[in-house]
Amino acid sequence: MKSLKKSIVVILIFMTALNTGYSQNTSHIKKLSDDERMEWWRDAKFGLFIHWGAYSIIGGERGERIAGGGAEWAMDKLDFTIEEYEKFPKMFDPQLFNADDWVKMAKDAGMKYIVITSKHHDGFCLWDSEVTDYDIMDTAPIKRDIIKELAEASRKQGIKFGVYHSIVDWHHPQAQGNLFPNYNAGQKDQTVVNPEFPEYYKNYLKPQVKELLTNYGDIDVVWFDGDWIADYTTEMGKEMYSYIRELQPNTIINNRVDKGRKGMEGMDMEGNFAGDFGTPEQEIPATGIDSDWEACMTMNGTWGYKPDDTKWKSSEDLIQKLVDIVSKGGNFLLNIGPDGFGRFPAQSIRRLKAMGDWTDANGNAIYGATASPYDMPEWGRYTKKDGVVYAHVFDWPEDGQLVINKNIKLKKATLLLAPQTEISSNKIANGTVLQLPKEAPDQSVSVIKLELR
Ligand code: FHN
Repeated sequence: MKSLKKSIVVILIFMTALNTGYSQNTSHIKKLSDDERMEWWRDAKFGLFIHWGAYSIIGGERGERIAGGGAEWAMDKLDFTIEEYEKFPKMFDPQLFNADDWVKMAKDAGMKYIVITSKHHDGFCLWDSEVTDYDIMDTAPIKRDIIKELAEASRKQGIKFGVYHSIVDWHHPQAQGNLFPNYNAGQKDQTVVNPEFPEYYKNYLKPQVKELLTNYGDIDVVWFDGDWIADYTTEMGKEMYSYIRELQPNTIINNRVDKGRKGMEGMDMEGNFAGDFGTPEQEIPATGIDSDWEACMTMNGTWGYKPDDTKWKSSEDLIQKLVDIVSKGGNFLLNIGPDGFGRFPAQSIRRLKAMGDWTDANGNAIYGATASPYDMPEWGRYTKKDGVVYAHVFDWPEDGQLVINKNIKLKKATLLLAPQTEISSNKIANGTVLQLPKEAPDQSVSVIKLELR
């Protein structure tokens, strides 16, 4: 009887090993060139950032409220001790979470990839980690592997999936900037170091990254954050980059894996740092940058859920930001902070819907487009794709007269939404004047297709 039992166990272990997503051996994966590897990302232009975790229960308040943004920093900004904060993961039970619904809302908004916080600075893990019980399966009542469900839903609906992962970890005793009680001392004071951080890096941070890159199938993007502490070195960053590329050769990794971020600007163009794209945060570079970059931004003022944060950007503003970013050669990673029940805020859903309507109609001027080769016009932006220039008009001229760049050798101009009606034009000294219809086709951004001679 024992031998039968034993053989059943062996078979079960073998079956489990087969369906855990990725085997250790990646020799079967075609290693793409950097351009091939980046191609889908460069064409995608628009992704959904999701900040979700135990802080989503707190909503940025504990009697007093966090001033401004940063509800995901509740542990630090609301002065919880580690023990006080640990009660929130034990309450994390978002029964309304539905991965398929989240992915569909992102896809319908015109987003081509999702990046969700696997672990933010508070250290609570949204996947079933083997190296800690401070995770969704061992501590939280929900007992559902969020990373697994979202990865599967993304693949099912044909959009790419990525994880945000924080190097900073306020819960792990070997990662804290300054051992108890100030777990975040290293944030501002670079002289504060934890001599045990190399242990955390080797025995916790890397094994967790390996879990994410081994147990959940293709991870298309790894989005590191928390790179700023002195404990984390550029040597660790470069090693981490190579480590991930060995685990999944075609994964795309941001520049916060190393020390090349340069604050909110997100792009240290001088140094020799690892990472596939720059990460300007809450800002858009004034002009294009001659490398891959992605601007990440909140819809209101906070990454994590914060009901009293009412500084919502309008849908028109968000659409114009998407166009501005694409006209400068970048991607737009737009954030949603779901609440503690697992719901997207209604204000976020309305903005996703508006952006979906616009990208549905005008996406041909966005996806796969490249940066404008012309000076930025006062009335809007240009993008270019397959030899066609697209004029994105933010400010529709009252007199219907729109001057386009003199270097545009125009053959034919039409409204993207009315291709059958040619727009009349005539050359003048400093460009070409288009005679537009009185009414703008779209209240946010109206697109004119400029076919070139
Ligand atoms: O500290 C984090 C913050 O909470 C948020 O995750 C942003 C998103 O990019 N990154 C860090 C601040 O730069």
